[in-house]
Amino acid sequence: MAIERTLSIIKPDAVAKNVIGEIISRFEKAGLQVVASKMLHLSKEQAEGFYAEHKERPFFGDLVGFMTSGPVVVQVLEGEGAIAKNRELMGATNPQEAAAGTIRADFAQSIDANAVHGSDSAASAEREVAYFFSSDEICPR
Ligand code: RTP
Ligand code: MG
Repeated sequence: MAIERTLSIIKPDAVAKNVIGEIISRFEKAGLQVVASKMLHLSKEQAEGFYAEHKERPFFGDLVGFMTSGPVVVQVLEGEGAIAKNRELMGATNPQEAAAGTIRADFAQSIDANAVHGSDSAASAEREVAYFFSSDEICPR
């Protein structure tokens, strides 16, 4: 499988629960490497632009409100099949439906406060990585 990059966000609920390290540890144990990382408190404009694909959805206002409610950690993860591997580690969007042992099953409260974001395709990954990081902020090993 090809080496890929994907964008991960540790959302405000998980930062507030102080489980940043536990979440990153899962990525590392699964063979993904953090090649870029920063902590940000997203502005409304940044959150709206990031989730622009959902702007017509009924939950858009709540999603933007939640994503700007506290700091997040945005990261680029690199590794074999990184996009699908990260989605697998995250589990289903709704933590009630997430498989046991996934990040959302273990750390998320609700479909809104669901601990993590991960790019859902190669095209999204490319857009989302570039949304937060310039090429000189990405440090492959
Ligand atoms: P994400 O983009 O955050 O990684 O999550 P995802 O791919 O699993 O889910 P997506 O469909 O892209 O939705 C983005 C975020 O919007 C919230 N959402 N709420 N109330 C609802 O029906 C609903 N559906 C989605 C979730 O917080 C989801 O992570
Ligand atoms: Mg999504």
